[in-house]
Amino acid sequence: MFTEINIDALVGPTHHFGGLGVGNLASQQHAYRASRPREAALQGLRKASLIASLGVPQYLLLPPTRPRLTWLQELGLGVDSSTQLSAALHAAPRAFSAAFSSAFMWAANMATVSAACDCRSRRLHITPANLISSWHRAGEAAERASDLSRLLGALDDCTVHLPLPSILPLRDEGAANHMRLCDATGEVGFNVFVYGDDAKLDSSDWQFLPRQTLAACQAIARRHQLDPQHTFFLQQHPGAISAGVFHNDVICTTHGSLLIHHELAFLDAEQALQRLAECFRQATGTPLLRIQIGSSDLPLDEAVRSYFFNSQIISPRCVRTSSPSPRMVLISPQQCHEIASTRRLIDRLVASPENPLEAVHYVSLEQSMANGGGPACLRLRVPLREAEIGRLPGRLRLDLQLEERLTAAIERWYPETLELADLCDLDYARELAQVSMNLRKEFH
Ligand code: SUG
Repeated sequence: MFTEINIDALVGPTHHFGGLGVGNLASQQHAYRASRPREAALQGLRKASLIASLGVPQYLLLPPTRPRLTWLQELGLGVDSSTQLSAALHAAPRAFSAAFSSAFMWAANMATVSAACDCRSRRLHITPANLISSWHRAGEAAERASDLSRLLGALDDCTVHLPLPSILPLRDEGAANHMRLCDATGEVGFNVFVYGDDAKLDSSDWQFLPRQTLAACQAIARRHQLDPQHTFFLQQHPGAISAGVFHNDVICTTHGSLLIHHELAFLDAEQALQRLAECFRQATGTPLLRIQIGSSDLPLDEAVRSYFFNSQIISPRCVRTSSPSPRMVLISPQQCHEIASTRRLIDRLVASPENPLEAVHYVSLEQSMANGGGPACLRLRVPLREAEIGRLPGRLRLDLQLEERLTAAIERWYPETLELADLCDLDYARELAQVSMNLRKEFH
């Protein structure tokens, strides 16, 4: 029996709006606005605590240190004084923002994870994403590879691979473009990879560069030794990418045997989806529950604005109440409650006896959402057996006590507001770097 643990990544003290998200409309719209790092971190922490309170094993990763001043130096920018940092901001604003980025908070981009039972070697396989599509994210790969090894390295049967080579044809953004469907025990799994059209590379329109390639998906499937009969590759609809769907998890989601997607999620995928449903039924003896949402119920632009498909779906395991837990619960962004089409859609899904969704919690993640990150972007799922969960280091497993301690640290150390120009003050930049170091010292 497999249980999915969730790993969220704590927002860093330099969280800001750099406008760097490729094809990410929210990030572009909020570029250079003042951010609220303290609120951002508390919002993410509260979301993770809600998941923990519903009985899902919830872990946290701490922020890597920012700024990466050596990276700015590698680009020929001076970093020895506030004057030099100001000059760097003016000469190379993207590089400057990237050096301070807190984009590591979107844990769904950290890696692609394959459950041990899906792999020929019967080991858990993890490929940290190379994230080479954007200025600010490529540096995360090595940092998160070492964080994942620290957390999961205690397991005997786990392979953390190197990220794929950093070349354009192997662009990889991790679990945001990978989905697992499985039977009720989690022992029979199917892996679905989603990629963008590489022909885009020939066009001059880099604003909507597809971030995941077929070659990257195939390489991961090979190195994880996935069963080809249980592995599917679907192409993202180019129209969706240019409407702001920069990752598959902005337009499609899965949990257990449930697959929910927009009708414009994929290009010419009907046959493959029917084959998937048929293989799933044969292998598990149960039907794949596929819910396709039409544009008439949810126009594409409202799907992107609300981030409905980025709702988390979990199977709660409430231990402290005598009433039965709902089978599945949606954790949806507050925006889904505010936008009429998504509120109606969720009400309808939750009321219908034809699917396992029985409740919804709306969460406020306004700071992450303004950079294009919803509830599901903030977590990485890892399917493990109960005994393996017992072997993970407990220090970063979220419970009420850890939540309280982290809340106090965030309230004490994180800036309330931040603008990019504030970061030109070298002493302040060093102080913020020290915050991440202190967190690691105190909580690791
Ligand atoms: O890569 N935003 C992230 C959002 C990632 C969302 N993750 C998933 N969908 N799984 C991105 O575009 C914005 C940063 C800035 O502009 O400062 C940013 O990187």
